[in-house]
Amino acid sequence: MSNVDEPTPTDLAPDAAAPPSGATATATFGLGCFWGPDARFGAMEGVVRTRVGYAGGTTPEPTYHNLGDHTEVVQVEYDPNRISYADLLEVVWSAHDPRATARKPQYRNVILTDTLVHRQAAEQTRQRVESRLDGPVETAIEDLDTFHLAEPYHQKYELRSTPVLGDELVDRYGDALVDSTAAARLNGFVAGHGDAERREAFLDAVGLPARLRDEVRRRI
Ligand code: MHO
Repeated sequence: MSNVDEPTPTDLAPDAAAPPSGATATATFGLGCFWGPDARFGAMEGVVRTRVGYAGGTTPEPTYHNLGDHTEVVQVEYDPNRISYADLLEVVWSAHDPRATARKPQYRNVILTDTLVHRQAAEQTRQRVESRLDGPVETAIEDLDTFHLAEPYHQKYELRSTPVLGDELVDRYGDALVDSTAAARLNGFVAGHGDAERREAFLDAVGLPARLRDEVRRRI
């Protein structure tokens, strides 16, 4: 049931706003359980959407319970006029321990690239990290083959598990929640990412009903 006094979330800015002026680019990273990186990247300005999924392995049609040799990854779609691949890589290196080896392929640290330019940029950052640490870096850099979208219940997990707000957004967006820019930001904010000033500006501009805005603040 929609209430005429309240905008529905699919009317929320920036979903309702014009898409990025130029083409978007994608970046794919495995950094342990994908719930965390989904939120971290989703909070970043210039990120248009985030999707979690499985990649890096060979098992056909992986699912969470039949993952085979794949890794949990987040795929970040971004506007290269507003944020660079280098900015994303910086977050990658600060968000994991490059010396760590994963208990299982599911959680390995990997940068999956889809262009030669990205591949080279990633290799350069790894070399820098290697010389800073003065030792081997375990984080892999590989070509992205296929990205397999994960089940809806894994998308925007932090947001889905936020009382009131999560249920309401899931009700209204359904499976389309995965592609919402507004949901990506909110997912990041409820997980504690993004600075307070930007977050407040976003909450003012996005058009969330006040009681839902209060739930975001309560969670922070
Ligand atoms: N330790 C997490 C892993 C979930 S993640 C999607 C859990 O609560 O099961 O791999």
